[in-house]
Amino acid sequence: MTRDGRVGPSRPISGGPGAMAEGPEYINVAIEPMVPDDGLDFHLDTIRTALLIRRTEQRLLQLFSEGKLFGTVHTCIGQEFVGVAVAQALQEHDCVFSNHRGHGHYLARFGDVEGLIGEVMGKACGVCAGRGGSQHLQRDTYFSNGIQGGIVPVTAGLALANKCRNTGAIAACFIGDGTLGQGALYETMNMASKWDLPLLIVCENNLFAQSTSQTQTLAGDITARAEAFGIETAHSNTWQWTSLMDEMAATVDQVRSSSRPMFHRVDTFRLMAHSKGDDNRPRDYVEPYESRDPLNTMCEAWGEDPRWKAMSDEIDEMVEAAVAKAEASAFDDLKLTTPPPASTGWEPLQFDRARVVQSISGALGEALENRDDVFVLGEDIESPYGGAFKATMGLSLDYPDRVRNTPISELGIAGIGNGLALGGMIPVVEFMFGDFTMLASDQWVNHASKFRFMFNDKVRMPVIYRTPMGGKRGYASTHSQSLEKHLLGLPDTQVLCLHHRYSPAQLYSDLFATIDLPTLVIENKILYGKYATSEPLPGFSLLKQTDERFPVVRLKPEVPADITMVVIGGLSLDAEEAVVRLFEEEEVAVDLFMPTQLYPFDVGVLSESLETSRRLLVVEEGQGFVSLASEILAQVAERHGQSGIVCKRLNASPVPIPAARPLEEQCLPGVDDIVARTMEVMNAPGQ
Ligand SMILES: Cc1ncc(C[n+]2csc(CCOP(=O)(O)OP(=O)(O)O)c2C)c(N)n1
Repeated sequence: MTRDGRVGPSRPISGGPGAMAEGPEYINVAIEPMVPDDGLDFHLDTIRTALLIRRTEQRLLQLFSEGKLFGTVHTCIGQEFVGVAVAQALQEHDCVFSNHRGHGHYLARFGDVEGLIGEVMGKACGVCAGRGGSQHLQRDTYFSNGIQGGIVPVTAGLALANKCRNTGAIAACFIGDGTLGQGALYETMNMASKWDLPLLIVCENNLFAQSTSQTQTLAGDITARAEAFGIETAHSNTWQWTSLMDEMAATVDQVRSSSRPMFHRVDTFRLMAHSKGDDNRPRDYVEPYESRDPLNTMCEAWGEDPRWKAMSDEIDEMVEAAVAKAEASAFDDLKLTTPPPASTGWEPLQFDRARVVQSISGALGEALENRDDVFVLGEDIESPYGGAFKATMGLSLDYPDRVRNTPISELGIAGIGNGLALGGMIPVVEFMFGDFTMLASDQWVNHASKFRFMFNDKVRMPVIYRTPMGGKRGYASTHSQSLEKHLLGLPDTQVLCLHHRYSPAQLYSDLFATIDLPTLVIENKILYGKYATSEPLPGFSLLKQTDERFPVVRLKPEVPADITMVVIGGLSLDAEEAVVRLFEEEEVAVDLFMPTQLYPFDVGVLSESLETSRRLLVVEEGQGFVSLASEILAQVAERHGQSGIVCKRLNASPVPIPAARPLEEQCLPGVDDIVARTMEVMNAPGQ
């Protein structure tokens, strides 16, 4: 509380006239803020929650200025009634996805001051033990993330999971008006409307995104955006907060009863800086909002009322107790565990020969048959088309409710997949071409891979992304790339790949049986029409790594190896042909390794072979700069040091992949290139 007893910003807003290039028109300053006629008692719970949010955030700002917070805080001072209205309208099992400005949303739902303050202070007593921090809170079916826009499709995925499981729960997310610039929002509104998802989007329209005024960035009308997708809208404001409570309750009821999305715009104003002290809005621009702030106005009206004082004192005590607890609490430990070393045992490999594409669709069909939590989505995957490469052929006929064509919305469908996973399903998201994963990468990098850890192990993310990479079909620069290197190396993810010497059905059935990490499966366009087979290759044994869920497969020569080769993905076909040629024409015995798991990858699996061969070639279709090949060579260098192993890699030429066949052949590694590069390694002097 400020010295004059008013509840308001605890320190002046910085900046001055002229600091903001272009300010929006005042909105709603003519609206008289509510001091309800029916008095304090009638609205005590609501006011108390709003005041709790304000006092907590004021204390957080104070802690920040005392240097007790690491990072930043985004306060919702001035906007408190939005979170309160949503929390009061929702039922306990409903899901909430909040954003960077989420303290109020969290407190309104749980009243958990200790969990929040502890978390913002980074302490073990925080709701995510300090792993998440201010923007990444999680408890029960409440989540938050600091990526503007990406949370919207994830919330739609939660809504879809609720719908699939008939829970009767809805899912709500919060966005600011600045986030109206994000494509993920529009992809999601489109799907949510088409699919009748019980999704509530609450847009807190506070006129600014960080330092930027809405007048600079927003074209058209806010609610018309949702209406264009056939989504019903509502419009409230925080100055008339009792109406907001009623209107939000009506919105939530409608989402639930209609199982349709709604978009609820709430006009409001952020009284404090965007984060920390970064406010460039002139003081005299903010002041009218401050003096009309509902909590300030009520404090003026009721500040001397003993009931107000008692409530205020009780809140202060609660906040102080939470701060004291957090200050006394320790920081948690990272609890890093060392992964077990790669298995170095080998056993014979045998499986039924099958066309790769049929093996995949068979495995997906089996998963859909055996478990009702599997949900397959992607562009053009329904039959009779059955996917651009036919890997989902027939599935939609047998499981029409759980195999779904989507619009061309890679980011949106990846997010919906993530939400389905958070909601307890096992989603399988197909990206038609690997090139398009780049549009979805935000969901892989900033959502799927982060949730388990930053929510302190309280959630699992069993989401499967599948996609074909690779060229050699004449699809040119944007439909032929092998981009997996951009998606490798994120902790808490795994990246698998198919090749012709391992059964796709086995890989997928093991994946469905064990998945608890976001998993990307790299398929390959050339491979789809070929056979995966364990039929013997004369002069070699076909082996698989023992005790690994997704093993490395090895074609081991019966004679001592001259060179160790690692090949990634669908190039296994070319590599095996090269191995035969090298054996027959050059008398070079290659020990060929074909991983089914690209990340994590431990080169310990190669050690025994390298001890004999002292030579290594890594063959990969993608670009070589900072690639899996370079990772393998780096690990070999670290492990084997100056031991004189001759190492080389073979990757695509450093140009975009051309369309014409002869040009593409020059660009991408093929059998001749593998043979030639192998001979280079063979002829290079060892140390
Ligand atoms: C994808 C993304 N881009 C940019 C940011 C940096 N950022 C954090 S909050 C913010 C402003 C958001 O404005 P708005 O959506 O209006 O919400 P408000 O802060 O007003 O609550 C920005 C640009 C981010 N977190 N995520």
